[in-house]
Amino acid sequence: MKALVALTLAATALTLCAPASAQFAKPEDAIKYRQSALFVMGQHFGRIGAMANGRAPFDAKVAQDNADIVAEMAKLPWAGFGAGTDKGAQTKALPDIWTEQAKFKDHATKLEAESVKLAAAAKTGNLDNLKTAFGATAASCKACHDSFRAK
Ligand code: ASC
Repeated sequence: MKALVALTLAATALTLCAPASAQFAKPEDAIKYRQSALFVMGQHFGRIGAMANGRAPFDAKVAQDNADIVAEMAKLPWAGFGAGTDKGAQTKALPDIWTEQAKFKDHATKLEAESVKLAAAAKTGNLDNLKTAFGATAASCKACHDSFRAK
């Protein structure tokens, strides 16, 4: 009985102290999670891009709905980049992510901030505002990809 209590306490302590990556059962799941979050974000971002670049007619409501999703999705991928998730499934994530954590985090924070601004711009209903914010957000996607994603 004592052993069981000790074991339970140890397991609980481990769970509480576990790094973020431990929210996933295995590295493969974390990789799949971050790729999925980035994919969904990219789909919604692309719909805004189509309007910003004149490939689709501007619809303020559609822009707003998609920008809100982008801003929400932008929060998610980072939990999937925990320690030990540099391999385990096919990934373009470069090892520098785990050796230059501060720089990687700066990019993540920047994207989150730009996507909040994108959502605010979409709410104005003005296409020029949307174009400007789309450009800034896309630049933050690209900056991180240039440094941390394999070609
Ligand atoms: C997108 C998308 C990205 C970024 C990037 C910007 O629409 O899916 O990854 O924009 O291409 O340069």
